Amino acid sequence: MRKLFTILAISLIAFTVVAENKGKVEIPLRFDRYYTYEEVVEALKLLNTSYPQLTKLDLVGKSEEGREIYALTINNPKTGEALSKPGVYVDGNIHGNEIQAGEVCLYFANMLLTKYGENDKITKVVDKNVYYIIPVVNVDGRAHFFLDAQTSSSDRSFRVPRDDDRDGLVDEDGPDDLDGDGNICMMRIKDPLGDYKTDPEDDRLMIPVKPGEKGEWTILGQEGIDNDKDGKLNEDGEGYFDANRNWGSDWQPAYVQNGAGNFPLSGFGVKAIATYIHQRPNIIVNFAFHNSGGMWLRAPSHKDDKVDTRDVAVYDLIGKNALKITPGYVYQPSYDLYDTFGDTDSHMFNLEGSYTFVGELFMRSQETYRENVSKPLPPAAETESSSARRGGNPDETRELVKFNDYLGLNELYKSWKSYKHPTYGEIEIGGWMKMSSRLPHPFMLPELVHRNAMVVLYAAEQTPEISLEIFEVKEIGKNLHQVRVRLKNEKGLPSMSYKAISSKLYTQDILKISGAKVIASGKITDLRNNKISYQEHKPEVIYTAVPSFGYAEYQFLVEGKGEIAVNYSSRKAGSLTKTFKF
Ligand SMILES: [Ca+2]
Ligand SMILES: [Ca+2]
Ligand SMILES: [Ca+2]
Ligand SMILES: [Ca+2]
Ligand SMILES: [Zn+2]
Repeated sequence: MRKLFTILAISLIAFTVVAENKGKVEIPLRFDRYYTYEEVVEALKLLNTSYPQLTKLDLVGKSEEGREIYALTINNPKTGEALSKPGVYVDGNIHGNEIQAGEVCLYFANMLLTKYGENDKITKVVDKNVYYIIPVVNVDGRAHFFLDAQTSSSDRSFRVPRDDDRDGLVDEDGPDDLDGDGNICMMRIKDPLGDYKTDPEDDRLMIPVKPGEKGEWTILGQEGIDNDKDGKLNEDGEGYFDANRNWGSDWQPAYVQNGAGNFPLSGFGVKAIATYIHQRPNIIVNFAFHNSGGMWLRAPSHKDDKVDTRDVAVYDLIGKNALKITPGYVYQPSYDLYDTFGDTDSHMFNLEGSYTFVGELFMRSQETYRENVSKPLPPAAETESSSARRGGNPDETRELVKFNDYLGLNELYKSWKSYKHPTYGEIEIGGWMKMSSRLPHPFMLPELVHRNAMVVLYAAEQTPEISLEIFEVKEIGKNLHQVRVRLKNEKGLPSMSYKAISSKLYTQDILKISGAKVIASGKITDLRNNKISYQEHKPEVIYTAVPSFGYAEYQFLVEGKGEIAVNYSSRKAGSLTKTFKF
């Protein structure tokens, strides 16, 4: 009896240990599962305490429900102060349901820190730049996506209540998890007049009936009841406040842009992060991760906003390489998807002068169950829905369900089950579950986070690397020297965007000489033919910018003797000083 008791006690301890390990956050971080909001915070704290020399953890702000929004800074102080280096900013999960965006950010941070000093590529980019990483912008959204019953597309909003149907009540009738499985699925009812019938090839699916054909099912919409008894089902759910329609550039009210708040920078997190970014003017490239569809989107975000072709060329350098790093993705201006106002890309590009990409993570077309994945599916025999969208034709839906069966461990699709509904009577509940459709199954997550983080790494490698060279000093008269200086950029991001220069967003880069009196200065427009475009005023200061993979040459005429110092300083590309004695 005692022996049995001991065995029981030991197995109880063993069980407890296993249960605790399941959710344990350790360094290096794991990417074969999704982290809850609390685990993301724990992961950031662990990265910070494990790499105290290289990291700093800042509380950026608190959300509407009081959750903490953290930013992890990665900087090597031995190679300079954070603000003196090009800044690479990465965030994700501004839409609460788009959780793998947070994982990409965490993976990027984890990769930089765990491989620093071991991998030359990583060591070089860590030493060169500073990184600002906010894995979860919509902290309440992420928390509720895990905690509550959801669809794969719900819980995007900041927790700012809104009366969607203008009945004086807010968020009074959202979907309801009738069968208590943690998912908001679909409801259907038997109906000979319905638009759908059971798919003869897979009885879990439905296909549209042909004209004249007898129907079998009517789809009733998302799982739920009429909570406020107004005769409408699920007409006013949580939110809807879209944090990515509330940034400062080209903001528009909600009757123009759905999701907007009452004024620009509405939403605690947006205001806090906009302030955080503005206080770090060295940021030169931004990434904001979302799901889904497999896209790299760049500014501008609506058609009336134009981007200078020279800035497009800079975007193209990163965007076109990104296409090869993430095969299947498309790269396009944001407005090609649809026009938006008040989103991240416009704000960062138009107001802060940094190149900004939105990464739409994951392509559902990767959920294959097919012998030859490079061979596209044959076109559906009958395409009532002319929509080419994946899942819009029956063959694709059948394949997705088989992916659920043979690769997805039945964690993606719920077979229809009967349910007694208070209004509709006998119905069935089933369909795609919360962790499907827009999210890769955890077995696919490691590749997704790596490929997308590598695009950020490539952009980080392309931040400006400026050299300053005094390439000629010549005595041209009594006590008068001609000093020629070259600023050269080895990388693809210019020291300033053309947008920032043309819109006068901030003071341009400055080149100046100290230690002697500058009589004249100007840009060398043709070195071989000795052509200089002299400045009419203030010869001691030259306002400049160093182009992508290019250089700029300047001439100064200086009076005096001794040591001169040539100094270059840039808001986003660092600063340099060279001295010369004559
Ligand atoms: Ca309402
Ligand atoms: Ca349910
Ligand atoms: Ca209702
Ligand atoms: Ca409801
Ligand atoms: Zn999104």
